[in-house]
Amino acid sequence: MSKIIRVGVTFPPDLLKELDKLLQDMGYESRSKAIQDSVRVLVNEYRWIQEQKGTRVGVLVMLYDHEAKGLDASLIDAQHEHSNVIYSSMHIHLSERNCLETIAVKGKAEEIIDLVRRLKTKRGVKSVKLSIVS
Ligand code: NI
Repeated sequence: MSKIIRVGVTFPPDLLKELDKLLQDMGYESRSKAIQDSVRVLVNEYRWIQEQKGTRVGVLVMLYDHEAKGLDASLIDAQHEHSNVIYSSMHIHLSERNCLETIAVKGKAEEIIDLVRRLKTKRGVKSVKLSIVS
């Protein structure tokens, strides 16, 4: 068995609360196991993304906290820089803090993935899902 390494991570309190609720509901024995599982999902998603080649059509669904400092502007900048793969977008003001944005994309897989990466890694972006339809 490979060695286990201990790492420290920080969590926004509401996310940790949700994690602990999930742990209880799902019957996880520890936070570590649940976090390892979610990291595996992230790694698999990354691998799948890396394998995408050629022209792709899809939809990107993004949830973010619009009160995060500078985030709105920075998300718009990223979209302008990738405007060659963006066909249309729809913005929904979900609640006081949450915004949902759907972005229809078509173009080179590498460029779509670049856009996903730019959006996903920003602080305040809660999730970015890319669904490829062809
Ligand atoms: Ni909004």
